[in-house]
Order: sequence, then structure tokens, then C-alpha cells
Amino acid sequence: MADKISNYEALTVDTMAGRLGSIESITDILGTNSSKWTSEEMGDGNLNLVFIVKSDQGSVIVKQALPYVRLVGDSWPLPLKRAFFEYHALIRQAERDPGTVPEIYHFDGAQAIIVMQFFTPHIILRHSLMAGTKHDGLAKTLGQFCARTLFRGSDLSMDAAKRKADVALFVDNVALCDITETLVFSDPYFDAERNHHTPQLDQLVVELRADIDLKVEAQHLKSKFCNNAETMLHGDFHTGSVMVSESETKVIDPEFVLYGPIGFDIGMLLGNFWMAYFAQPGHAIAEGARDDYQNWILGVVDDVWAEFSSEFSRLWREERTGILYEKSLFEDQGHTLASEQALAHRLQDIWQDTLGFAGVEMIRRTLSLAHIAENDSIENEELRADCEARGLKLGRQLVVNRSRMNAMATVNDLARTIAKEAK
Ligand code: SR1
Ligand code: MG
Repeated sequence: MADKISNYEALTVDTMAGRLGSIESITDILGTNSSKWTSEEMGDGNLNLVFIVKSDQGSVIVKQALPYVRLVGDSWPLPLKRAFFEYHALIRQAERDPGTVPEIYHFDGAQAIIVMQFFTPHIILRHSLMAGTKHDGLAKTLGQFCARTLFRGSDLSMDAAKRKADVALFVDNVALCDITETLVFSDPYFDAERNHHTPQLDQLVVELRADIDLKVEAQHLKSKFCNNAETMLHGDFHTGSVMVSESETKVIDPEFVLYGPIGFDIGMLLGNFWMAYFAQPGHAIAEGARDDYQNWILGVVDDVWAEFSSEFSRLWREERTGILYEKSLFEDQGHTLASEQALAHRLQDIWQDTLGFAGVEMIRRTLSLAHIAENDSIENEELRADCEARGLKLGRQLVVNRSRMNAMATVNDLARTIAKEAK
């Protein structure tokens, strides 16, 4: 279905230079001789058009929303306004954690276009996890990004009026929230039209859909996602939204931005690392060849949580200027220990939410519409199903038993046990 905005026109590699060639903030990067620009459409997103535009002077990314879900086609219309929400999320993330998200060179709301920094030679983290490449500093950047954006976008830090204005601004991102509410929290638990799974998982899928504890806990988590507008979330923080080079980690694609529970972004991220962990046998050249890499992934998970908690704690002590847990109630009265106690309680709540959101993410990426390349690229269906089944088992444990898991070592040990179980 065509979008209501009448002069909207999807970009092509042929129209790129003509349409963007006289915009100064872009010619500042690419130069004014737009006839020499080259454009390439990357074609790997679920929703949008994404072009790399290059000249002999520089390069940019041109991202344009389509009026429908690219993965499915024009039978699933989607508002162009998601580009507006992504633009506003990027501005806020850049303020809250400078240097981690792409710089914006140009935004056109009517055409749903964002022109932004091209990170090169970076690649999508998901591809790196399939290749078995390690990255120094990955966990530190990701843990800090979560802590800084999630703390600084909340009532722990923000001016209350500004936060409420932002809640109102982003609450309109209804269509993308609906995708998450549906694909993550509901579709996996019944025979939804868009679902698909590897056939060898049939029996396990029947068991999971009959699992009342799982279904109820998934709905408790959905209720938190819908009702707990704690902070500005990235909203789609999986390993396809992270770019890495040897020395740098960057975060992209916050179009699913919303106000939601603090544990959601970290949970989605960790769930994707655990799925990548279970998928490694599908990418190993020989049995055991990825054992060391699997340990590295679990180390990253451990470090992301440690970095997040330590940075969140630092911000709690140094930047708690919002309307929650005011210093006037604690430190200013000499009650520093009580403030530390409150911090420990908040971190414990976030921890449990994180595990639950990780679990539902692992289940939906195996049973619902959008899967992960780490599993999809395993050609041998038996092997793929085996990797996916192990992810489903950990996911189910995280959702149902998260209140009984008190340390990351416990969860990583459980992952190791599940990875070693006989088929
Ligand atoms: C219809 S969109 C499917 C998925 O792709 C995006 O990256 C989000 O993860 C969404 O759930
Ligand atoms: Mg995305």
C-alpha cells in the first residue's frame, strides 16, 4: 500500500546524486561533483533501503524508510515516520554516550531519509560472530552504552518535564512497538501466520506452546515492556545493530526507540550473544574448533553485565539529578548506605528483567518471523535445529526461572551445560 505522503519517492542508485547532490552538509563530505559519486544498496535490512554513497573525498550512509516492511513486502504497510523517531533517538544517544552512534549529516522527514556517518572498515557484529572473530573493548563499549543511555534517558537523571515531553514524542512510534509486542511477546506462543521454524523442532515447539509457565511469564514480560516507561530504549539492540572494527564498537539503527523498561536493551543484546554461542558448532570447520570462541562469547556476556552495573552505579552516585531517589532523601542526610541499598535493589530488578527479555528474544528469533543469520546460515537442517533447540532451552529457563538466577556465572554455567547435553 502506498504511503499517504504524496511526494515521497524511494531513492535508487540512479537518482541518488540528483536528489542529494546539492545539499551542503552532504557535499561537505562527498564533494560537489556528484556525477562522480557511486551508490550501492546494501539490501540486508528487514525494513529499509540502506545505501553506501562514496566519492574520492569520503563516504556516507543514506537510509530511507520504505512505506512497508521490506522483509515481507507491501502487504505489510509501515509508517515512514520511523525515520523521524530514529533521528530523534540518534540525537539523544549521541548526547548521552558521545562517539558511539553515527553522526547525522542530513535529515528529511517527508522523504524519511537520514544521511549519516559510514563506519568503515567496521562490519556488523553478527557477521563477526559467525566468522569467529574476537574484538577487544566490545563488552566495555556495549555495557557503557547501555548504562549511559538508559540511565541518562530516565527519571534518575533527566529534568522531569523534558522526560515527559520525550515520553510523549516517542509514544507515537506505535507501529514499530507493535512489531515488537507481536513478534517478540506473542507470536512464538501460538501458531501465528508469520511464524516459521526449522522442521526438526516440531516436537519442541509443541511442548513450548503447551508450557503454561512459559506463556504466563512471557505475558508478564510483555506487560513490563508495554507499561514500564522507565527510559528511552534503543528498542532493537541485537548484534545486527552493532558495528565493529578491530578497535572500535559502534551502535546503529534505533528506529524501534520507545520508552520502556531498563532491562530490555541489555536483555535483547545478551540473548543474541547466547544464541551466537549455541550456533558456533554450525560454523566450526571441525568439531571443537570453536570451543575457545564460545568461551570468549560467554566472557563478553559476563563483561557486558559487569560494565553495565559498574557504569550504572557510577552514574547513580555522580549524576542522580532526576526526580527519583533524590539525594535530598539520602546522601544529603548522611544516608549513603541507604542509597547504596536502593541502588542494589534497582540493579537486582534490572538483572531479572534482563534475563527474562533475553529469554523471550531467544525464543522469538527461532520461532517467530525474523530469525538470526547465525542459525539461518547453517545449511545442514539437523545441525541447525540442534543449535536452535539449545537456544530455546536456555531461553525457556531464563523466562521461567529468572528469579532463581542470581549471578551471570550461574547463567553461563547453565549455557555450558545445555551446550554439552546429548542431542
Ligand atoms: C518485521 S521486522 C522484524 C524484525 O526486524 C527488526 O530488526 C526487528 O528486530 C524486528 O522485530
Ligand atoms: Mg534494524
